[in-house]
Amino acid sequence: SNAGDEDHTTKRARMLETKTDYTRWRMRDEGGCHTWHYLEDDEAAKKWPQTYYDKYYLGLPLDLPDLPKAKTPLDAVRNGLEFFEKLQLPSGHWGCEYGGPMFLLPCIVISWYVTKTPIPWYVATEIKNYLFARAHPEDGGWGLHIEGESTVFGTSLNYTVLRIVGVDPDHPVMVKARATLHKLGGATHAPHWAKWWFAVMGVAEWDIVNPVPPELWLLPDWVPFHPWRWWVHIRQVFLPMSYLWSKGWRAEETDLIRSLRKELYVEDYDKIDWAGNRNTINPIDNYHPKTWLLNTINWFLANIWKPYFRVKPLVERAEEWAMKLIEMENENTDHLDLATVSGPMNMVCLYACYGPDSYAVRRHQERSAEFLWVNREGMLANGTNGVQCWDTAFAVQAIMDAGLTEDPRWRPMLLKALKFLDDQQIRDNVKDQEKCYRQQRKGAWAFSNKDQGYAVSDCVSEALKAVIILQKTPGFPTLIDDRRIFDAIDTLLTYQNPNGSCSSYEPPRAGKWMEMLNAAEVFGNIMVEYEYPECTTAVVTALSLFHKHWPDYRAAEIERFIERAVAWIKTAQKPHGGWYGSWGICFTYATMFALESLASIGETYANSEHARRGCEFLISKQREDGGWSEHYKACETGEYHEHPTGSQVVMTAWALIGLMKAQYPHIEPIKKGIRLIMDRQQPNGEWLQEAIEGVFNKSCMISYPNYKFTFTMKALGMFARKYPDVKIYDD
Ligand code: LAN
Repeated sequence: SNAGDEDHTTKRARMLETKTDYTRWRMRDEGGCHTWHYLEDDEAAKKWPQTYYDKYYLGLPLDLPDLPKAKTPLDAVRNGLEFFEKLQLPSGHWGCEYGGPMFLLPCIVISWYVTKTPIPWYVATEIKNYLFARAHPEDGGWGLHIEGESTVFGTSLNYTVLRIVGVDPDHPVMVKARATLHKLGGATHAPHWAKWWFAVMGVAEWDIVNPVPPELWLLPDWVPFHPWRWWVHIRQVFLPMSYLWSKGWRAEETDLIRSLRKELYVEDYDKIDWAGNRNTINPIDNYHPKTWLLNTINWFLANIWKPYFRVKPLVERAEEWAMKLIEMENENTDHLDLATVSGPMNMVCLYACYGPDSYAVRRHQERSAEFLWVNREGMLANGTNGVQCWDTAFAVQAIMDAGLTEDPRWRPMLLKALKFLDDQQIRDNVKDQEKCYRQQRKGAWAFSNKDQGYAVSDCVSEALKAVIILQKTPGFPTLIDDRRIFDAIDTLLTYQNPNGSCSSYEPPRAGKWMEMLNAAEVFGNIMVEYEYPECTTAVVTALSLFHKHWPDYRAAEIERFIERAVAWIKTAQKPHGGWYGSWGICFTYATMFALESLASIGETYANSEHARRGCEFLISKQREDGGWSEHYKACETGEYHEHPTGSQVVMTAWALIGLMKAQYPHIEPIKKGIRLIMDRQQPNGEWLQEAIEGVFNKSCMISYPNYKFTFTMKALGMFARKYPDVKIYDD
């Protein structure tokens, strides 16, 4: 069947085109699930015309008329909404590309390849185009994320993707990328996750992969380093990794695989010392070097335990239990899975276990489409299956802050948003919650949608705020009754940590020392849940709002929660006055949330030392032109960095929102920032994409394209309400 495979590969290569016809792409939104479709058939294309949002995502001209130039901030909000309204999807939310990380597309495409999932020519073509467009302009490699410098991780994996979709190794782009890869040491210098994928694919030997023992899942739950205690993303990645490592599974060998064994390495494949290169890594990739403790454990596991003490009955039980956990995740998410790394990995496990025709594999293949996106450059992978609930919550709040929720002009849009949030509230806990180590989630909202169904403290909070605001606005129906609001509150109240703070998906289940076992090398702070100012502040503002409207429900607990959370927020303030952000860049982002939460309990510039220092921090970073421009380096280093390209609208909006929430008393700096945002608005009401906005695990950046609408409009709207008579332009 090798010959058959080769045919398949060459056929694919022949089908790779220069470009697809962008007028044939459509994005389908079915109840908050996104899939892209290419309509090859003219009749079908005619029956399903392109919408504004299709064209906008694809970078096609919208041909919208110019709006009357905004003279006031409120006009600017209205113009922004005119544009943003056109992007609202049928189910009531806003979609967007959610790219940035450059290791996600490889997870999907390699998982397709090793499970022999056919890749249609239009998908292959646009994946190629995206990666070509994103190759580093100087050295032709790829980094950890779109704005980063070339790494072995990014370059070796994306080179492999290009080969899988059919690009010839002699193509100039490939020659250049390969030269960079070789200069960086070749694939032997890749971090753990890449080595794992290469071993699965059969373009590396398993000996080069540091041990990933599934036996850890058999430990009793009280063991302080049991994987159930790890951060949800890491345990969900460790799970399939451990399964295939244990099996030593590898894909069927093909010509492409044989060829990649030559292309990816500096050395002769047959002469590589696989075990000896287990810890080889290029310093560029090595953001979080492994600790002496982990190195010792790895050495022991690889050299003593695996060859001499790994016993078969235990191996089998561990593999069985790991598979059972994967299946529970499948059931809980209908094979979507937590995110774009664990999903593809799980699919390979299911293929290895049940074969190509199993329902689980086919359902995974189907659902992998929900992680893909098409933009003007081509096809990319999103970090999750979307940003649906999160962006919708902020859009509603922006309109509220502008005082426009009662304006009938925007009611249809807001009503659709409310219906979406109503539909997306998670109504039940997962089956066997304890058994699969899940957190209570009844009444919660996920970051993306209910299919994915993972509650996050701040996603619940922001969505709940949006729902309360709308349902308390005259003219809006009560779609979510009190009982369901209380469900959300009950879940939210489970999120507080002993020191008062909140984390992301779950309260921490192990100490920070666990970071000593971080084996991924390319990320920081991944092993356990940490305390996050953004998450803590979001919960505080949500609880404060709820408490105002329902002063009797669990009142004492809520008051106590808020008090302790705020006390923690104060301790998290840095000496310079700002707060470190873990999910947006960086001090500007978290300082906005912190000031907002202080304001929600009545602490502002006039009466709070903390609010005052927060404001002074922001003011000290304002640029000559009135804007702010923090650079992602701040996330990596923990110190404020300026963006070399100057002020950014999103960053400026964050800073202004923080200042206004804190009632910063001087209007001039705020006015200047507002003017910058207004000056950057386009005649059709939109703002253009600027530098990347988000981050995770300290080192990897991720895009939040809707922030340039939601936060700009929020800042403008707040200004308009606060200073209704102040003119921005004198005429
Ligand atoms: C996200 C996206 C949303 C984000 C916020 C809600 C903004 C944040 O306040 C809490 C954390 C959360 C939910 C978050 C966690 C980590 C995610 C899921 C991501 C940044 C999107 C992609 C990232 C995920 C870990 C990517 C896969 C990489 C691994 C290391 C497994």
